[in-house]
Amino acid sequence: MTEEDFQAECIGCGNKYSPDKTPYVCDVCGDLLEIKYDCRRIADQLSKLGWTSRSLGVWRYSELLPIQDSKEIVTLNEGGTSLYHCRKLGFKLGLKNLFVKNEGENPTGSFKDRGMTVGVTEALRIGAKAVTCASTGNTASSLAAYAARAGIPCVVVIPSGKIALGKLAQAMMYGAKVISVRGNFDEALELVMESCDQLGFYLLNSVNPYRIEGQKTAAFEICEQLGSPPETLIIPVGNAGNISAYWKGFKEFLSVGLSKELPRMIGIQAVGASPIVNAFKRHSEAIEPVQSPETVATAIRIGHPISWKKALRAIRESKGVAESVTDAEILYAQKLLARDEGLFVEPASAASIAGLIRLKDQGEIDPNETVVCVTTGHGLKDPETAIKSCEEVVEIGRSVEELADSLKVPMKMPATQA
Ligand code: AN7
Repeated sequence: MTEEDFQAECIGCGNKYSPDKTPYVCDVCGDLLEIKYDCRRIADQLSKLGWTSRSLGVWRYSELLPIQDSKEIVTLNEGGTSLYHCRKLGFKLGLKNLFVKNEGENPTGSFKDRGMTVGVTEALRIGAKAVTCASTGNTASSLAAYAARAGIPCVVVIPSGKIALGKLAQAMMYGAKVISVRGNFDEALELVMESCDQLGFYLLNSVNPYRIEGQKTAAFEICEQLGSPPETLIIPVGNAGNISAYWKGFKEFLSVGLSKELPRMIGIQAVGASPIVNAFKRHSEAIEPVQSPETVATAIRIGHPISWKKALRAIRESKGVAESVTDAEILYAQKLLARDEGLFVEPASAASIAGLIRLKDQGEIDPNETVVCVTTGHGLKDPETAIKSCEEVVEIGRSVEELADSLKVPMKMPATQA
């Protein structure tokens, strides 16, 4: 791809930036940036290329990625994750065409790897002396891995005591410098955004438009795996970069002539951290940040999502909805998906399934529509929460009769019945 093929554009004032001078946010109005392509030219290019023989994954779509010199791609073979047809869970919920896009299958166990392969490749291209992010866990573990692969020093800032242990172990093992702040994610992000320029560190939170570019490839993959876009996509929302990325991906696939429809975008937040859902339900143009966000799904324990404007636009443009779910609903959905389909996802990811259950009950989802739920991170990221949610403690000294109930083997619905 050459420089003229894309540029960054402010989503607020429309100011344009050449790829070599792209700040994180607009110099003029401070709003977020978005990478724009000459889609007609790319469509023409794709029609002459044998790109469909490339394997499924982020770099299959290199014509739609903003990397100018593809000689030094920092990759761990991200993307190409499975799309499972969940017949048993679908049967239980009264849905014929329920699919799960399982992003926990990425190399560090979350969707963040799609963004990091592009973001860290760009960091290497511009000669960044270090990379940094604030994180509820997965961004930190993914950045740490890609920085290690690129040979760039990495500093991650996390809310002290509030990230899942698997994620912390990963960031440490990959050799990142881990800084815990006494505060929440929103405060950690503010600190990193204020200090990265001064320190000369390259910022890899999703405010960085290169991250979004990598993440949008999951939408491309879904279109190809299903043969067309789903009617409805349900996705957990925290800092709101991923839902924005998917919507951009679905729109671009249409613009380059590779699909003919657009899905409805449904964003799910936890009740205790739901500023976007609140704004959606109030028909408000802006969010009101949640000061002390709280949820068992620590990945999405975010009160002031940086990409709220892109997310609200995605939901409204696509005629979708935003809904919130309780911690109990999240933990129930996590178990259901594991036990009915063999997919162990982290609590934040199960929010998409919990949201589906709630919206199906409300009559918002039709039994015949094709629904894709995105599960964003692997269950092993947060073993503590999983164990707490499944553990059955038996008191010593109880009689065999008293124990009989605990020892009953749960009945399973055979797959062939569904
Ligand atoms: C499993 O790691 O924000 O709405 O700092 O780890 O794009 O923020 C994680 C977010 C959903 C929400 N599911 O995605 C971080 C971080 C999982 C996540 C989200 C996250 P966005």
